[in-house]
Amino acid sequence: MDAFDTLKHAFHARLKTSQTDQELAQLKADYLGKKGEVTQLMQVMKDLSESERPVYGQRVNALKKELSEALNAHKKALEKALLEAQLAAEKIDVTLPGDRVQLGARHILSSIVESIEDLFVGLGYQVKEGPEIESDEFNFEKLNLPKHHPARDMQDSFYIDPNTLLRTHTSPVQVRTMLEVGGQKPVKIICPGKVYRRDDDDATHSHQFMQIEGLVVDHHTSMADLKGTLLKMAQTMFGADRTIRLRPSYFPFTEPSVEVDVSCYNCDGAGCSICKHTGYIEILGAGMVHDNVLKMSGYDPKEYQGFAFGIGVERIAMLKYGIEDIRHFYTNDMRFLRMFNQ
Ligand code: FA5
Repeated sequence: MDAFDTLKHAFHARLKTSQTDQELAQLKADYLGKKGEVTQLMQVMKDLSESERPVYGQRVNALKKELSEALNAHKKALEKALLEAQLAAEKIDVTLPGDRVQLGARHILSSIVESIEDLFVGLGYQVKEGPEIESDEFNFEKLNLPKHHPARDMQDSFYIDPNTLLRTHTSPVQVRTMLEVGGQKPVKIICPGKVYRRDDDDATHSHQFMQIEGLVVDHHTSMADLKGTLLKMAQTMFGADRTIRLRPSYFPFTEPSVEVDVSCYNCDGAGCSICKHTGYIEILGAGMVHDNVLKMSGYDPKEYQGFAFGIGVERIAMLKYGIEDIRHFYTNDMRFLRMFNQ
């Protein structure tokens, strides 16, 4: 074997075991590069006679071509094998059964909030939101509940610092909205949202629950407007035949204040276990906005009057669907949540 055969033999031996692009690039450099083995063969030319040179030169070129073609062919074969392996790994068996995608649905509390929003937007109200972390000033003081007022005990609160708390009701959004318009324009809003109280959790109380606040401030707003609005809401939620009843009550921010009962949707007022044999079910608190509240938000009570109401959303849902424990809304038991999927 001459030097050509030895070189060829060694090249093919390495080519056979080269599996990566890197190995192939190195092999190419070692044999066909500037300082590669084949290039070095050329250096012998200067020691050859005139007649030997062309033949030698042709042999070197032929060798160069052969090695280069072998390299390319090997590279292509490697790429093909790699692609085939990748395709095999990514193969999908379309005949296998698919994974079932669990479809979500609206939470029942959201559905109730939306249906009440729809009703009031239809009556020309705006939907407003406010922060859940609220100042003592907006949650209490500007609602006619100065510090140390005994009625603050009606809403046991989570304080963050002496002037900041988790809002105990949605009523501070009333204050924020009235101040926004500077006591100069009528206001007609509803405000849904989460509220927080230090109540012990039981079947009818939760430390976090939802309320929807309603507020109308305008020239000549009366108790009759409040009653008509609440009747419409009760009929939308509990059926067109419902009637409502107002009972005197007390809230520091309304005067007069009322508790509102709806005639029992189950027994139509005759008396049953749902209405505790009274024929009526309590659904919300309401009243005419207190003069002090109007004044503190920049209104002149001689020019403007207002009415306001606050509904507990969970209690409405419990009544409407006969749910006995408020905690069902928050424990995310799929069997419970699915009952309301429409
Ligand atoms: C208020 O929060 C007043 N801001 C409502 C209001 C607004 C009156 C405007 C007048 C004018 P009250 O504390 O009664 O009122 O709460 C309103 C409703 O929230 C209750 O009727 C009840 O449905 C619900 N609620 C109160 N505490 C809880 C609780 N711990 N868990 C679930 N729901 C509750």
